[in-house]
Amino acid sequence: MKILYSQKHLSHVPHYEIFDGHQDHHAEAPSRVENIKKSLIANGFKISNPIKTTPLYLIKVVHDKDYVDFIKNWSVYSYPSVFPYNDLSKNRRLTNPLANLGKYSFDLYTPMHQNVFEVALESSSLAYDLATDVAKQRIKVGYALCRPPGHHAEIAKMGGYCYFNNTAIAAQYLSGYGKVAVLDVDFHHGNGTQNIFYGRGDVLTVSIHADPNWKFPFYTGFKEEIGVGNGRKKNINYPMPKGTTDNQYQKTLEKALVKITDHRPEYLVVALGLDTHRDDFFFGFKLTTKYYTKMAKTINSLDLPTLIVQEGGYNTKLLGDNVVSFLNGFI
Ligand code: SP5
Ligand code: ZN
Repeated sequence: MKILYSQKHLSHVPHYEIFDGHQDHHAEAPSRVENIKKSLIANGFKISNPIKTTPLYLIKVVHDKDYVDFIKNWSVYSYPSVFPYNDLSKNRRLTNPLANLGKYSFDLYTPMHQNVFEVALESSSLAYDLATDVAKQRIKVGYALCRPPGHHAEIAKMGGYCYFNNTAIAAQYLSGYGKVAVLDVDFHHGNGTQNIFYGRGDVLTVSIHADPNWKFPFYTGFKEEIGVGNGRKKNINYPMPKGTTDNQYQKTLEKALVKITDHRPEYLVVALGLDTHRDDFFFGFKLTTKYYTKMAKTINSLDLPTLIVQEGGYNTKLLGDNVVSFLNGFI
């Protein structure tokens, strides 16, 4: 298994998230990735740095061009204050930076700063570099230790700690070589990935996550969202209840894998969140460290070239063990 890591994420340090009008500790901290890296090394996994950088045109296939340029040109530490209240498609081009910040954000958890472009580009490059290896059959399985995460980032909106959708960028690249399935096992609905591929028949998007009537991102992740046009029946959501256990999760995962097999993909991208763990700070599901090996083995039974992309998971002390447990299911 090839694993890519980069220390560039260290310059991404969100100061706090704004919740219910006050400042909360920011969960998406650099220690997350450093802890995972340490455990990987301690468990004998080899880690390398990326050689390639995601081409800007590829990011602009997945994301809106102006959104990408907005991130590229931003220079101060900021949170949005005002969100669009009208239909912007009829609007003139906005020139006020605060107007654009609201236009390109959907929450107050995802601050902008001068290094966001650099770190988000590098994060995506881990997934992109591995995707090139997977596409050209140089490797069967890759794990991209991405930070910041990506699966909440939509075509033209950041949110949920995500700026560029690493999973979607890798899936888009792989779709040039054959049909792709994305399986999102993060605790939260992969709204960004759904949004990006909603009208596409060649990329199946499947997400198992907390019921949006209960948890973030609240507005998507319902089972009625099945895709449109060519993408009809190519988006599948499995909202799960509070307290979901290993056994409940496993039953749903098996159903999801049947749908993935029906799609006949040539490549699989797994959006891996460990925030489903019983002791993660979201305290929503009750999955155990041991179960991640079984989850991974079940996924690996598809026997597909697979790219695993790191998404969420916030109990820094447990992240390393949980990632190692998952990756052990692939070796
Ligand atoms: C990649 C990923 O897992 N993103 C998750 C973003 C979810 N953010 C939710 C923030 C919840 C706000 N904290 C509430 C604390 C109440 N005191
Ligand atoms: Zn998450």
